[in-house]
Amino acid sequence: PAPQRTLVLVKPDGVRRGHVGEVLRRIEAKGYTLVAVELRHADEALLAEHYAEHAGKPFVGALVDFMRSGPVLAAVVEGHRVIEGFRSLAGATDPTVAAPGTIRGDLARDWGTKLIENVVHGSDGEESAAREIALWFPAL
Ligand code: YYY
Ligand code: MG
Repeated sequence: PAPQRTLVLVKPDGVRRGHVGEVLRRIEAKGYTLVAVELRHADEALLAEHYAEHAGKPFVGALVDFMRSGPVLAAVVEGHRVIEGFRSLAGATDPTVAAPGTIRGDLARDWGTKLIENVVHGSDGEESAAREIALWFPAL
């Protein structure tokens, strides 16, 4: 079968705090393959598309502002069941309850702000992975 692909982002908090290498290390250590990696500033239009599923939710404005607050590391990662596998490496959305050993459990915390800053994004299914990869890496 064709290997699965997912979109991973190291969010601005992760880049600012120097966790790019650690996130890529965990992906490689797990055995997944990096297909594309790019550091970039995302603009509002890209982020509105990226978070289209959250349009209208109370946190989406703060989320887009946060995602524009610095560069993000965007990566396409490949491997059998990598969508589920990276979500497992990332851990729960809320870093306070994310299990130790996961990226969010080890590298993120709650700062008492309204928005959850949790270091990484990973696509949550095959459809969103295809959509997000086309959005961030249209040449792939
Ligand atoms: O897929 P995942 O990143 O784990 O969570 P989503 O439900 O897709 O939410 C995207 C993003 O939004 C999340 O990583 C943090 C932020 N967020 C928030 O700040 N407050 C919430 N109640 C839900 C999500
Ligand atoms: Mg999500």
